[in-house]
Amino acid sequence: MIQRTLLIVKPDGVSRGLVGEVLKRVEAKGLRITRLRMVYPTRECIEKLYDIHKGKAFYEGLVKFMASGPIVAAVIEGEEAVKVVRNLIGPTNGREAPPGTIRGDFSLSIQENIVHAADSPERAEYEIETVFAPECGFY
Ligand code: 3AN
Repeated sequence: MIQRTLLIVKPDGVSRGLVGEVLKRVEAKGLRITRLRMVYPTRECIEKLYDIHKGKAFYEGLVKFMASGPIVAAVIEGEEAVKVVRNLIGPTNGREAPPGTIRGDFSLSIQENIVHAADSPERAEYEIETVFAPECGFY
């Protein structure tokens, strides 16, 4: 089934110069990038993006980190895109993510793990609406 999902290169991925590397892997897999936006997000935009994590111990640190610099948001389309992109990025903890995954190859951290990807088609639509809204931020 053709799906669309949201992939974000987080501030650490942008500052480390990994935008091209991440997008290259998505395209090499055969998925299509159908929308792209670099944005320096407001705190409000990130709070909306991560509404499901509100109240968790890592929430405040996560929001501060995600609003600390520009991010690159991409809408990705293809067969089972949600699962395929999740597999490309790997598990949350960069130390445990297998080599060959984006996090496994580039991150040693749980929080600063280069990328975010939606975990369901419903979340993808919500997250796309959130980060592509003009009021999400500048640039
Ligand atoms: P994933 O991004 O793999 O779906 P989630 O949705 O559980 O992971 O968490 C969202 C983000 O919150 C993660 N990408 C990571 O940046 C941060 N995060 C998750 N768990 C922790 C944790 N235990 N400590 C610090 N940050 C965390």
